[in-house]
Amino acid sequence: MPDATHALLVIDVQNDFCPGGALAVPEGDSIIPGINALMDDFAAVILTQDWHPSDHLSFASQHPGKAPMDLTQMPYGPQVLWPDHCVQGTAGAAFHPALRTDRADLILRKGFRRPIDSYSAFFENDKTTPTGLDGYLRTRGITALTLTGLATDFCVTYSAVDAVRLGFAVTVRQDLCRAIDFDGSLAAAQDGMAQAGVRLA
Ligand code: VGL
Ligand code: ZN
Repeated sequence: MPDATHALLVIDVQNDFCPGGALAVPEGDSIIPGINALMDDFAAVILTQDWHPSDHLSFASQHPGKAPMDLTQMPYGPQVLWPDHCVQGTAGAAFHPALRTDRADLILRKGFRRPIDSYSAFFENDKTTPTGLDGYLRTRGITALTLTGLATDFCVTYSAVDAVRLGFAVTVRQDLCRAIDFDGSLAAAQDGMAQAGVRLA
């Protein structure tokens, strides 16, 4: 009998983050069979979907003279500029066709506000605008989370650290995550998660 207080959170397993996509994470698709199998062990499964308007300000294309992977200053702090990705309604924003979506109780979209990026499934990058996921989980009585998905060093880490701060018991299945690993970002993310109290499995 799966534990009703423990949810599986699957972060951003979308075509644009898989090989051939606009912001491909190396081996991003290799984790999908393992995530699909893990769904059977959980009473609650939540998928997140990066979901940007075509003129989103996290896109380098919106900043003349900037290139993908450059840094910029946003009102809320430094922001990496990405290639255009996960544009609402495009094939790139769709879940990878191999991902089981039938088991999802909730599909949470994030990053839909043009001026604010949203790595975390809980708060946008200003660290104050909530996505509503905290309330959803609490009202269902969920207190523990296992995280999988893409990318380890951005959306998975930000979600995991916010979840710990919100009081959830958090495990990240690193074997079911893959990283962009740009400029030391994976090592920094692993340190940050360990310090925050995320269990790295
Ligand atoms: C992500 C960069 C930009 C992610 C999303 O899912 O990790 N990374 N948007
Ligand atoms: Zn994004």
